[in-house]
Amino acid sequence: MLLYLDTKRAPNPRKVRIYLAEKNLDIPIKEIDLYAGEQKTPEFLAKNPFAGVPILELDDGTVLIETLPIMEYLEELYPDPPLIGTDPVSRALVRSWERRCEIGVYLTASRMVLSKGDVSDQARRILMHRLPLVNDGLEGKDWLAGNFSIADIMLFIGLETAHHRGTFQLDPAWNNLARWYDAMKARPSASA
Ligand SMILES: N[C@@H](CCC(=O)N[C@@H](CS)C(=O)NCC(=O)O)C(=O)O
Repeated sequence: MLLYLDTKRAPNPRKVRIYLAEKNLDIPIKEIDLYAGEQKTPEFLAKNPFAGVPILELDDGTVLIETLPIMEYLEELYPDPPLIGTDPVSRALVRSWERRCEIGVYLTASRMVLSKGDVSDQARRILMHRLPLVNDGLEGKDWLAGNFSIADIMLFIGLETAHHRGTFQLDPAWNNLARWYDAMKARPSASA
């Protein structure tokens, strides 16, 4: 098994690095220098025509593309500690928060920091509408789905992305989110 990540800390490979650190998994890694365009070489495009990382190459040559299924595959091989729930309900709750944080927070935050003008402003407004809902979801809970999970990793990447250009601040009224963010930053995996 060979995991292709980036050389820096781009959001999607970073998710996998945090996941590996949380699971204490030591999987061989090949770093792809995105700034040097190594994701566009014929060798890499033959593995992933979508030219992105992470990808996971299995020993039989199968290539898994997309962060979420890569983590789900690893979770099936290495279930402990569980980061995607332990039964049908807890798994569904983790996946539900993970989707909402990827689509509602991370992708919106990416649009806010990568776009300009109206597109960026609209993304900021959507984010300012979504984050209080996430704050409410954290009421009385340490982590989004109860126990620490990939949903928390996803939200963390979403907030890091929102802060990327230094033009975004969490509203101090979102006290659950602030507490959660501090706890997340304090986990050793956050510096993976
Ligand atoms: N939907 C994919 C997105 C993968 C992706 O966009 N990766 C970025 C790094 S965060 C990348 O490799 N970009 C290559 C490029 O910028 O050319 C996933 O979830 O894995």
